[in-house]
Amino acid sequence: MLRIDRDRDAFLAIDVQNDFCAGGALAVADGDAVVAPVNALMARFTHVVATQDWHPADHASFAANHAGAAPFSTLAMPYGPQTLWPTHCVQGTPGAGFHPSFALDRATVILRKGFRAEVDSYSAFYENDKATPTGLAGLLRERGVERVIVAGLATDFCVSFTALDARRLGFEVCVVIGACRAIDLNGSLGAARGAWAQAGVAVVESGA
Ligand code: VGL
Ligand code: ZN
Repeated sequence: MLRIDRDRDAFLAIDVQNDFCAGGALAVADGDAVVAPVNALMARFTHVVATQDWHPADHASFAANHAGAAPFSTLAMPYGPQTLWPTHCVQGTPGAGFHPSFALDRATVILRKGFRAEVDSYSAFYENDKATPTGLAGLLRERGVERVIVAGLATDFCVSFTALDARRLGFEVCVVIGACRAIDLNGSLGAARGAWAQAGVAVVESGA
């Protein structure tokens, strides 16, 4: 049961973009299934943030930008290990666009992330160096938000990093797991759920 306070709660719709959905460059299994429940959730909040993975073509997280590197392999970056992905969500391309059925008009903030070529940004709050803020925490605090409800794509990467950073920043956090779908690379989904339990991230199945 998700009781929503329209003043102090914000809904974060994470990366509901074509490249993470069917036919996309980094399609998440059953990714399109998040669109309907995410849309329904968006209608119930005043503070609705839609995030958009938004990479330059020369982004360091793309396997294609590292000679001989395979997608889904790991590379040591100055800020730690980085999974190398198929080229996805390149700024201005159709793949970076929101899913055509996503209720973007209900978003009151659109936040683009991952726009610096040298560092990835799974989280809506910090880039993967865990030090460079996106500014979202300040925006939410200035609007009086104390709790974030998180859903979208992918459960074990952008949703999880967003939820864990929000906890670290002092927000209450709830993930609506039925409105998320996972990549599940080398056990990443189980690891994410373990980290949520440790950090005090609440999980509900649906927004009902
Ligand atoms: C994501 C991998 C790379 C996500 C974004 O939205 O979860 N995953 N870029
Ligand atoms: Zn990305």
